[in-house]
Amino acid sequence: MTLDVEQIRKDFPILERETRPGVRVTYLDSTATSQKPVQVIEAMNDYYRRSNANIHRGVHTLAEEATSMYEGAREKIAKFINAASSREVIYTRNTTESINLVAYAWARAKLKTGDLVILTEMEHHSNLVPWHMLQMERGIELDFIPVTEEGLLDLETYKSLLDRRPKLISFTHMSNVLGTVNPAAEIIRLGHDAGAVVLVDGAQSVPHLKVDVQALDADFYAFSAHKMCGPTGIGVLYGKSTLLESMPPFLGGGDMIKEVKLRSFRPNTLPHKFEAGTPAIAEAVGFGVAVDYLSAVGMERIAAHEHEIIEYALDRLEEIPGVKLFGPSADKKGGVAAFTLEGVHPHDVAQILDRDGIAVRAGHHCAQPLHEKFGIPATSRASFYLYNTMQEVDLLVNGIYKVKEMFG
Ligand code: C6P
Repeated sequence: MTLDVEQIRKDFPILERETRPGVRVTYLDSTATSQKPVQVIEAMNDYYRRSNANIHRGVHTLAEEATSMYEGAREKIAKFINAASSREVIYTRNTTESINLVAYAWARAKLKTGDLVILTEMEHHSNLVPWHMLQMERGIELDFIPVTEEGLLDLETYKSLLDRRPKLISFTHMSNVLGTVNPAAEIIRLGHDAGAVVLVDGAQSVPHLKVDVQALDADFYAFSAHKMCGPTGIGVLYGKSTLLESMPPFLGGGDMIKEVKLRSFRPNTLPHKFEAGTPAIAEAVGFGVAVDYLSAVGMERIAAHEHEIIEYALDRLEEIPGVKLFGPSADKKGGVAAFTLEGVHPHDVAQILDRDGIAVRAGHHCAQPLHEKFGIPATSRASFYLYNTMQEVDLLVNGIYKVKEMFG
């Protein structure tokens, strides 16, 4: 084992939880949201007990302390993704809001009827619907990089789509269903060569891989704290400062302004220009501690651990007659295993597994077009993180055998 998982598990109190008497939870749903280590929980608790105040607004000790904790977390997050400056790290509510911020503030200012936006067939609804909305409003065009049978992006078709000089490419770094880790640097480079701006949905990559936004040369990069050991209610939009500076604000109100007159306003400088109203302060503090936690464990080690688990999980799941797995082989994906079981609805699979405390998700995982592409309405999905063990994979496999027995 690359990680001392037993030691790590001690940091996550919820993993001791019994979901019914004598049945301890086997949490295999970290793609939906990760569990939180005690360090994050306590930091947020401490913040409310000792330092709570509104930020950027008071000169009193508590306000200064809260502001410095909020801004300190931003510094940590900037370092974690290797942003050139913390001015490029905008706090949002989540990945969804980060993508919407680009759609509202960048795209509405820069795109006009007929402009092409390229997405992929494996996108989460959060990276589809904002563009559908813009299509309805502005008449932009959308096209899609196809997904192959194996669950990879068809880059040859991408290259031919680029001949149409798209204005924006927006794609997921890692699929929340197939687990596919897309060749982000290459997709971005090709997009830039064609003159496009590139937005990356990093909801599943930042928690699991070492992400360096400068090495990738991403223009925008979106992610959520809750999938990376942090709290819900806070996420980030990273953007190159030149782009962020060229954009109008997103939401209007307090904090995002320099000056307000009765009939006009001057927006604040970065990053505050995009952060209207009282933000999620305790959540930012928790986010900063989550980043400390992941950094201390080491992102490379986390990725290596997940690789070992998914390799084992795919091998074991493949053995089960009637199980069909979706997505590429372990070397091309993260710790996500979406599958169907012949003759049993994915929801029934998940519900029966739950009786043994095994938490997996079932449904279309907010990627309905991708499921349609594979001709299925839903899958069951097990996903793994730094606190999961090989034994938990065995529990899952035994559980699926039990489901099969029940359904004859
Ligand atoms: N996927 C899943 O179970 P938010 O909800 O804004 O934090 O993240 C949205 C999002 C965007 N892109 C990708 C690739 C995602 O996986 C998600 C969230 C969860 O798969 C909840 S639907």
